[in-house]
Amino acid sequence: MKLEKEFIMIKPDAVQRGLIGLILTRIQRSGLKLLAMKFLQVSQQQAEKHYEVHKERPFYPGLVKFITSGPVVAIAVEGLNAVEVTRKLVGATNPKDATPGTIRGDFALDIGRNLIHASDSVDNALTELSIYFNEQEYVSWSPVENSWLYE
Ligand code: IDP
Ligand code: MG
Repeated sequence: MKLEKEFIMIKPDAVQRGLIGLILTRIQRSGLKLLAMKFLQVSQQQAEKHYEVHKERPFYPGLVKFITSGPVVAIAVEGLNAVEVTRKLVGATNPKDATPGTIRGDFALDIGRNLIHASDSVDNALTELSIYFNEQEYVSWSPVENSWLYE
């Protein structure tokens, strides 16, 4: 079975708007398994590494300023096709294009305040996870629901 790890961040706008619980509920009820989670303020160094691919884009300075502007929740999950499943739960980058039923489609309006980050590939997930978590922070456990989630 193709279990993947995925990195998710509940961004500062979602924290300030009291949407942590709601977003976690959507992630959890999908069946994705929680591996690690923490509440933190992103450092300048972490932000620059996380958004390195966007360094030359005009929105980059604003993006780094925003992601370091207040606390976030960093989350590691695992599951079947976790990257694709999570990206679908999150919705399109610009909330105006995000389908209703997705997190961005239901709760956001502006591309620069789109509530949540999710890595876009298996490789990028591993790279981004390493920015925010060390090996000791991963919890090894077996959810009792596994036999009902997977054939
Ligand atoms: P993603 O978050 O859906 O993967 P990316 O293209 O990787 O989208 O962009 C990273 C983040 O940068 C977006 O979530 C969004 O907050 C911000 N961003 C992307 N494009 C723009 C833009 O044109 N203006 C302002 N912010 C943008
Ligand atoms: Mg991205």
